[in-house]
Amino acid sequence: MPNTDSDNSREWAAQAYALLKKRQEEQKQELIKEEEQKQELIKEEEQKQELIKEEEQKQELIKEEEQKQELIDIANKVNIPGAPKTDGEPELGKFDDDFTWSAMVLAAQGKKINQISIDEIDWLTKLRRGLEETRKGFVTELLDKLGDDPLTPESLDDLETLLIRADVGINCTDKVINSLRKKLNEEVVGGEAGIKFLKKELKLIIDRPIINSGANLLVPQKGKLNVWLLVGVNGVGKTTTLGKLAYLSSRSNYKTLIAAADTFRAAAVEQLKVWGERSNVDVISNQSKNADPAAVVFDAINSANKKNVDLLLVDTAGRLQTKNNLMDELAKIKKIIDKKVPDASVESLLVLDASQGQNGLKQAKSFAKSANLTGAIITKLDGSSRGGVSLAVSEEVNLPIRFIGAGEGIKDLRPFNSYEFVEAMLAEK
Ligand SMILES: Nc1nc2c(ncn2[C@@H]2O[C@H](COP(=O)(O)OP(=O)(O)OP(=O)(O)O)[C@@H](O)[C@H]2O)c(=O)[nH]1
Ligand SMILES: [Mg+2]
Repeated sequence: MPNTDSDNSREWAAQAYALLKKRQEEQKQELIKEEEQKQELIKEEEQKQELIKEEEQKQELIKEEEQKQELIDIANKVNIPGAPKTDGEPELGKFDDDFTWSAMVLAAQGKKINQISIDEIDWLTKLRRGLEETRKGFVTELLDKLGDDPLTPESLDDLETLLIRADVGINCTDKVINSLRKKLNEEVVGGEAGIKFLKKELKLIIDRPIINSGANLLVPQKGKLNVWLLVGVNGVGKTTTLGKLAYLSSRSNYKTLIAAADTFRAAAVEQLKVWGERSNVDVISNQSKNADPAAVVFDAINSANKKNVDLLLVDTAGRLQTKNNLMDELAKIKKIIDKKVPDASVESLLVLDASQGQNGLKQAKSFAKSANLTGAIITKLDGSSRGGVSLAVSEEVNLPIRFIGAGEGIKDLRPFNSYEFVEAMLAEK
């Protein structure tokens, strides 16, 4: 008798075997597929990494190219043949309006004919041209409005608007208008006399903080180390101004040294080295990434002491560095100076870009609060229509203006002279 059960079970077993084999085969295929997918993913990831790396390299190259370009720009501006000469002796120009005006300004300050230099004429010409934009919306308009007629209360309203528009600031404008109003109540004031009175009033405002400081001019004090810190927000012209100061100082026979304490911007040190070379002044720096600015100042003071330096010029960063606050960083630098050279004469000079107008005034106010400022340097007076901000800084922040810059060349910085400034701002032609 056939063992059907047994037959059945063999068949069943065969079927089971076939099923299992199929399942195993499927699992194997599944595994192979999974492995293939894994390989695919790994490959994709590798390609992604490759692309990221390529992009990073591209960015690195772009950055390098930008830095190279920045250095070339700096070099072009400062010292490379072919670029306009910025530090050669200026040549005597034509006997024109510029010359006549500049000579008159010098004569009015008591200069004798044989004391006048082409340098001074050149500078005054630059200053007057630089303030042209400020002047255009101001004196020209004012004179047009006034004509030769005496001043009236209405013309004072016009003047008020013009002063505010020139970024002179509310306080300063109020002061000047009130004085003029008082004068008008007492006597008839013609257009020309009005301008003359205005110049006198503006000069008084600018001179007040200078007189309060006890020093008409800022010069390094003899027999001790002088440390001048240049501070301000980014791009206002700190490094350029420092370069020009180094030139002025070494040309005036002060032993000068530069501390590159802006360790934030990669090209800052190179930028300073170019200026240093031009003025024959050494630059103390630390090239390592994220070097501590206070440590650079520490090294610079050591070097200054060794070399009997008269003036140490310190370039600082204009923007926030990692998490550190700009003000904390300045405070740390100051602490190092006070600790290492307590007898040093320290100046904290706020650099302000004249073209920023009221914004510059805001910066001055916030820096003055926390950075113990002792003076201001106004830059970019060439071509700005907002030169009036210098008056607002004097009146509202009570800072003596020490130097002014009107151009990118090494000689385009001068000690501030309120008479020349006001004459240039309100020049009639
Ligand atoms: N026209 C004109 N340009 C100026 C003057 N001073 C500086 N500059 C230009 O302003 C730009 C910025 O100058 P920097 O000296 O690098 O400014 P900074 O404050 O050191 O900038 P950061 O270090 O980035 O904070 C440069 O292109 C300078 O050539 C000036 O008096 N007149
Ligand atoms: Mg700088």
